[in-house]
Amino acid sequence: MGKSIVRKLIESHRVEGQWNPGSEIAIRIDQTLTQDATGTMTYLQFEAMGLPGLATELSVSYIDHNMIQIGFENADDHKYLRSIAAKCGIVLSRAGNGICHQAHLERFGKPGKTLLGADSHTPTGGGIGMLAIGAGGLDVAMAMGGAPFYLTCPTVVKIELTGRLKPWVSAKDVILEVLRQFGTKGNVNVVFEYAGKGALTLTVPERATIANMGAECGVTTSVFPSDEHTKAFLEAQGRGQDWTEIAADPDAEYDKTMTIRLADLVPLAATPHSPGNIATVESLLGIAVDQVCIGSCANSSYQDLVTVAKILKGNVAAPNVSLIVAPGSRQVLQAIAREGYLDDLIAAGARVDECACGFCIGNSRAPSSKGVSLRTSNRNFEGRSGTKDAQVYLVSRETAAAAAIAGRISDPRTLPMKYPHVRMPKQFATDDRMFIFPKDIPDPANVKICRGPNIGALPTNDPFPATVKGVVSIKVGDKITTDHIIPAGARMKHRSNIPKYSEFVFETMDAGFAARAAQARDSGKHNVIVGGAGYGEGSSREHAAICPTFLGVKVVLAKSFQRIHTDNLINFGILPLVFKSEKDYDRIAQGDELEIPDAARALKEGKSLLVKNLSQNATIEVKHGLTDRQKEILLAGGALLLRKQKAGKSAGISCFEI
Ligand code: MIC
Ligand code: SF4
Repeated sequence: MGKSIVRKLIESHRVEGQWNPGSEIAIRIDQTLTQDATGTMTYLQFEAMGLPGLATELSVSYIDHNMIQIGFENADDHKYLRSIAAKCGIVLSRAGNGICHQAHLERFGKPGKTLLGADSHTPTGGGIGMLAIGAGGLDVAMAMGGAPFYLTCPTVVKIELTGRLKPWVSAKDVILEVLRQFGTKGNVNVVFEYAGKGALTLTVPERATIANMGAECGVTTSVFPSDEHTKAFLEAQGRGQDWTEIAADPDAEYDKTMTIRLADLVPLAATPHSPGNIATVESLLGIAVDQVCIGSCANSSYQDLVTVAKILKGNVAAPNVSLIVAPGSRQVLQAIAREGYLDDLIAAGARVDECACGFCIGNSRAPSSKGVSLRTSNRNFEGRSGTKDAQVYLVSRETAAAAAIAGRISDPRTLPMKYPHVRMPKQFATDDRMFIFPKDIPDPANVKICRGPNIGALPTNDPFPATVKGVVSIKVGDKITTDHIIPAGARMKHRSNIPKYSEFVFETMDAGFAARAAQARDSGKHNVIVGGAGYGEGSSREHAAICPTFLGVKVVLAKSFQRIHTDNLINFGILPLVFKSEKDYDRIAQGDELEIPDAARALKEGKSLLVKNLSQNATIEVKHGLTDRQKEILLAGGALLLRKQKAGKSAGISCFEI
């Protein structure tokens, strides 16, 4: 039997384990990326590991998330990132250069390479045939030092695209259809591999939109073949030499195949408050819209913004609509400026934002109370926009533009114009001067690391306790996202200061949690979080593990977990446990006293674990899927502590003689 692209990419990078879906496998990482909101912690950990230096082919640090700069915090972070990059041979993408995924696709992505990124939308690189995976910052730091990345060998779902999209239906509608079929949970350790003649009709930015939002399904990544379109895209970026063909064998084997007939698709929307709540735009017609936001790493390419500019040309946003446009990169912004499309957008009343995440992460452009916001971004979790009761719909660029004109949700297919097919440029004007490359740093050894007051110390932890004895400090329901666990938006500026950021754990759900947990911790109790299905959906932010660790959380007991968050919990010494029977979820209440006797020994010896609910006099059977490698990390109290134990070095001492 032949091989899928996924299998070929994994096997060509395999350093441990075998191709055996469900078992652990380790791969070599060629490239890494970080962004500022995850980057500071990544590089603090990289320093703390005492590694001899950078071992990847390329590591890029992007500044794109924390850009608001109300107060000194964001700028402190940027300065730290610039200095550590200069010292360690990391490429720095300066603030203003663009969103990491868009800029990386344009300037650095290479078919056939592995990319590990401290951001859950790293799979965007799958649009050009990379094996691009999102992870916590600690895993990225390890990969930068040359450690392999461990993942569960995935099952591969082939998504065969046939036919061609009809006018006014675009890549966003394809991935919304995938979300309609697969949902946001239950896809852990799956990779989507796109194939078929329909895939050949899609440009690289369109493929990137689809690969980007596979993250919302919870898959490990998504991948497209690297073909003539990929070649043309890389040539247009002046990087034709980076192209290689990547294709599945004609008789490749897949665990599952499904077909999407592109011509059957219609404009779709993800309705509040989940990317998995899919409805047709037709079923939502007439809903009044307060805000339209176009941009984010899902839909901010040249092709996206030119399509929007052509639709809006000659119109002005309806009086009730605040129209926001955030280009994905400086390259995109310059191109639309040069070609006059920016003028069309401004004339249409667009409030043009800088090339950054901006509205998508809720640190600007919060909608009005109960406001309806149509966005081309990828997540509409409750409160993520910065307004708790806002109603956020995720839509295509065409549906967003149509709503901006009409002031209500309307079907773009009814617009009185011909669909503006946008051709990809043969050549983009490339300008890499907003990157700082290692070659630009004359004397890295003498670079002084800048640590302003916002750059805190790394927190420490204790080894995992022999017996867990504590209290259920919070019980939450299904589909708890990392945005619920630790909010971004206005709180994101505290990312580099764990004690401060920890004050906001579960803030949007239960503002008293952090104080309650800290009190339990200080009185010698372990905190336990009880969750429902799909716990830890969404972002890769390891703060959703680090901050609970800081508050003394030792166990999260849930119906099921998402992949990146599971890895992050283990990396920071928190045990992710799963109910053997989901019914037992009802046998635990917030405030219950729990005990897991002899937990450390049972884990070490591979014996089953029992949770005793002392308050309800019940015993609950639980399971975990930890490998021996993960158990070792967990028992040590986390990956940094394990490293310290093994190397006999103290965490916090850097190899860089800072
Ligand atoms: C997101 O879209 O939620 C983020 C902000 O990009 C996160 C990373 C972070 O929290 O810093 C992600 O997707 O991983
Ligand atoms: Fe930035 Fe939004 Fe993309 Fe996350 S999803 S990287 S916040 S644009």
